[in-house]
Amino acid sequence: MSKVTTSPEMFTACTSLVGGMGTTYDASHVDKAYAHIDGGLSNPGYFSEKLDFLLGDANGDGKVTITDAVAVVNYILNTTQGTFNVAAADVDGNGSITITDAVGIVNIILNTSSAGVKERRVREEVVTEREPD
Ligand SMILES: [Ca+2]
Ligand SMILES: [Ca+2]
Repeated sequence: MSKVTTSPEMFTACTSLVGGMGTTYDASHVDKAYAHIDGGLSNPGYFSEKLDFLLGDANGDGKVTITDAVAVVNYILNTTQGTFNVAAADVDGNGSITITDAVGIVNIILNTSSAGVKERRVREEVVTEREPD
């Protein structure tokens, strides 16, 4: 978010925002100052950190199977059908989806990936809104 330089009212009227540490909407903080992951009272923000997807689970069904490797190939061929989680699919973490990621998924399935990769979780920022009262 450091590239956002002018956003005086980016959260205006977003009254149902709630950050990951419980920071709620504040009409006096609607600019980019709160456009970061919520750090609680000492560093309030409107975003949450979400870590609960599995590296390699490209189709987002909660498990890493050969269908995820197929999903990566489909993505490369631009024939994606249904859900495709780019962050989860980028198993080598180089920022782009290539055949290497499909191979990486196969390695995860075969349990031959290098130590650390299997355990790696991918960080992303999400915006959550509360249910209306
Ligand atoms: Ca999957
Ligand atoms: Ca990659």
